[in-house]
Amino acid sequence: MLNLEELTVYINGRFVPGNQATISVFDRGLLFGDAVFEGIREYSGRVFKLDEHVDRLYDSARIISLTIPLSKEEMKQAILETLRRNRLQDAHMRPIVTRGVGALGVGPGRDVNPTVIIFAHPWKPFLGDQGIALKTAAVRRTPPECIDSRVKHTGYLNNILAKLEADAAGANEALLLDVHGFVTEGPGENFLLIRGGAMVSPTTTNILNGITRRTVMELARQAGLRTEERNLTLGDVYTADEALVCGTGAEIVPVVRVDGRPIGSGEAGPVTRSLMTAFRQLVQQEGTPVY
Ligand code: PXG
Repeated sequence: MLNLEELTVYINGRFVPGNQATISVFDRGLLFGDAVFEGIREYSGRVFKLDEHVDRLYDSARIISLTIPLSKEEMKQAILETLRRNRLQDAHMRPIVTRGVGALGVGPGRDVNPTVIIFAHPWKPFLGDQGIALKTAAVRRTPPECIDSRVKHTGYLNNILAKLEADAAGANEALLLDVHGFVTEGPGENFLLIRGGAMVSPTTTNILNGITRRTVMELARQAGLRTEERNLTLGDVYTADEALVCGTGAEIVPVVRVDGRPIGSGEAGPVTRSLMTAFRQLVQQEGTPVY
């Protein structure tokens, strides 16, 4: 078991031991989920898609009207330094920016002092690389009418409830629909399907525009597939040749069952397998060197 207390954590410009890495109980990140974050991966001493993740973090902050008190360059250096201080080669990083301690009511007031936290720890993809079973969750994804899908904020309660539903049903992961019944994504992964030489994704208005997803779609195009984005129904899913979920923490995972129904052959498909191989090569080849 990972001993979190042995990690060195960045908090507001300081590096502190994990057991002293504390923030105020009055922090708005805790009180209201008033915070944005990223999940980033390091492979063999290189950070994969660092610029893309930092850009998304700053976009998330901008959309929720939160000014991050560091330049993007300073944020990148803080992330890299967190890895170095922990001597990590293969790790997961989690920068989090909250609106800090402000007013105790819903309105943040004028005196806002954002809290910036970065932790990094060793990581193994949490869904493995064998085929997994998904369960459509009763709880729905937050619609873009309520909060823009571009914002990666810490309000994950419905995703957590979806995951609990999947656990209770004996499935490996949940699949969330939007409020109209179209397929969106997993609680921490994007969903893609493959049918007849095309890779199809739900539209980005309804999902997090995942960085792994964009990479997988690019690899699919390089492998000669067409890629498209459109509304997907559960019927599209049940009749797909192959399906997969992908994300920074999950990487690429074949989906072999959805709601108890086999997808395609009911085993990890050939296109997904070759994309997994291509992805593993890519993450070892590119990325920002840490050391
Ligand atoms: N959809 C949702 C809802 C997510 O939370 C993705 C898709 C995949 O996006 P990326 O850009 O990672 O390919 C996510 C990923 C983690 C972690 O520790 C990641 C997420 C959430 C919580 C933890 O990697 N989001």
